[in-house]
Amino acid sequence: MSASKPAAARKTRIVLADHQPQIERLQRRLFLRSSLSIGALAMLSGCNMQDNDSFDKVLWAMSRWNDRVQGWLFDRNRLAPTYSARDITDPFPFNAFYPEFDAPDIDGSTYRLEVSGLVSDKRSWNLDQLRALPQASQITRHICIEGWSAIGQWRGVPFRTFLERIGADLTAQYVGFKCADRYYSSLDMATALHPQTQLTLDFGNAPLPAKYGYPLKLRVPTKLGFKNPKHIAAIFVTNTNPGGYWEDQGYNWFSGL
Ligand SMILES: Nc1nc2c(c(=O)[nH]1)N[C@H]1C(S)=C(S)[C@@H](COP(=O)(O)O)O[C@H]1N2
Ligand SMILES: [Mo]
Repeated sequence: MSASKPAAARKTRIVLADHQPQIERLQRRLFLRSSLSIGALAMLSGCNMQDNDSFDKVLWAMSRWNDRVQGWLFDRNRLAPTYSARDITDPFPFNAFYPEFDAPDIDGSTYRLEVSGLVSDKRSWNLDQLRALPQASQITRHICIEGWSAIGQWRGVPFRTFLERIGADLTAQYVGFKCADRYYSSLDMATALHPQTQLTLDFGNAPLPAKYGYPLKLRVPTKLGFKNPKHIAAIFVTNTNPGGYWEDQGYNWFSGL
């Protein structure tokens, strides 16, 4: 190693060398478990991998990348990075398992959100009722496993508030989502209760457009994009892992921090 290298770079290389066996093992595991790059993981953690300290955080995050242990290592107070209005990506990318013109066309006036499973109040919800609940706004980064990310602004009901309103059993293990386009996904309860997990009604300052999930999506900035279901039709609380559209094709189920 050249002595003329800046101190920080030297330090990073030393760290890399120190952790080489770990990195190889973790890389292999990420690769085998399909589809998670160190880059995507670094972005979720808000780390630029430029210095010793943040590199350590990524290594730590990677070491938690295992469905068996990451659930109980999840830090329920750790926040995803937030941004300012000038950072918002415009145009924001669209993604789904079909092209944009096939996004479901849902009539908001007849829409009802169905609720079932381990909850005490199984009444369905219309959009006015959802808008009457407390709302919060966030500017966060959406990270797609396919290798792109974008910053957007979303507004809606903190999901914890909604779960409390329906009398959900907050000791249950999972919350499942069924979507109008037959997409489906699920979350661990700790992530469902995370302060930034949001039952989203608005994108920017207007109702979600069809392509971004009208009339209702879940925004989960601590997870990869595919764990953010759009066009939600039904929510259920359960102790049986409901899996998901991509999860059942081999994507890591936890996919988050
Ligand atoms: N209902 C539904 N939700 C979905 C998907 C989908 O195909 N259908 N795709 C997921 C994936 S892989 C991504 S990256 C994001 C894309 O959200 P966006 O169109 O708002 O960027 O939606 C997620 N939620
Ligand atoms: Mo995605």
